[in-house]
Amino acid sequence: MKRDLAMAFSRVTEGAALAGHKWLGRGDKNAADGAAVEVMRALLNQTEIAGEIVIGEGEIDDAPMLFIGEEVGMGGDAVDIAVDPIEGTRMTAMGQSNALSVLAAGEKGSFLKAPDMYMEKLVVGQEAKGVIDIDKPLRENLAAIAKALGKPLDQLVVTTLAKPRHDNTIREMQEMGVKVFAIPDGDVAASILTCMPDSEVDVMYGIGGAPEGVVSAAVIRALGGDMNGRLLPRHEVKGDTEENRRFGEMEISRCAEMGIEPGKKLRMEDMARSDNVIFSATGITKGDLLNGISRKGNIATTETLLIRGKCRTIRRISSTHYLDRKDDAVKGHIL
Ligand code: VTB
Repeated sequence: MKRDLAMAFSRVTEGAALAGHKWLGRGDKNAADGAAVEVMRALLNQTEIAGEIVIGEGEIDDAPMLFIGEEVGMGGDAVDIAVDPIEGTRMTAMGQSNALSVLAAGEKGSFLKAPDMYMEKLVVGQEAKGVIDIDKPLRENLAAIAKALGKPLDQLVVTTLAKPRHDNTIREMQEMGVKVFAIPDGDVAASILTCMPDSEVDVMYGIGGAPEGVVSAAVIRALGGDMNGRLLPRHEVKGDTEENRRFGEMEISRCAEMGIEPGKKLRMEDMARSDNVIFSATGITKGDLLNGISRKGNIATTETLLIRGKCRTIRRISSTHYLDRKDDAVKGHIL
């Protein structure tokens, strides 16, 4: 993958973030997502790649744009692309912090093709690489991480999602003396923070989306951190109701078709198979990882985190956009 593609991919997440931001606080998460998807697609189609979406907005039947298997680009290097046009559609619709637009690209075969279901995730930064094992109890993992970091448990910071499914785990961690930051949504940003040199977050643990898990694995690998995951059917996460079990059974058969086993440990290397990835994330709303978009009339400022795994460069790009000068493919969605 040519290194110059990095700049092209940053333009893609900037555009999608601007489109999502137009719907900020309007209570309509589908409209926000739809706009971000359309812009992301238009901009990917202006990029010199022969790209295939491998993590996208779902299967061809239920998502008109950026579906898994869709081909994008003008032609060029063959690349696989994992996208989350808005990581945090609810946050965008409700005007909450931490919403991002995210894209990871790698050579063919770089990413695990996982169905859209839940994934249990355990993520750490560089210094705790190699000491995690999601098959062991959480307590043991946290003790091993604290040891690797050379700090007592009461100095360990774990981020998780504040969801009812985590109530017991949060209590358990607090009883162990660990500091728990329970955020409403957005485990991709929380995972990345474990690897950022200026962040106090040591661990991300919790159950979130599997597509988000694969995107996280790509960037965590690029940054030299570590991650384990495990696919979980809906009824094991959201309660064993008839409806959840129906969904869960469908997810289990999707896994069988795709040759992956739910419940089985996925190492970071199983989910992200190469270091040679480019990762771009643009903040939509303000968060711990990135500034959100600020807009004054038709002038908008974005902040983008652009990471190249090959030589581990982390760039933060602050851009000023004159929205009325953008090309017609995106203008209507961002002005
Ligand atoms: C997960 C998580 C995301 O939404 O997908 C979560 O990975 C959805 O959880 O980061 P619920 O189904 O319980 O609402 C996010 O938090 C935001 O997209």
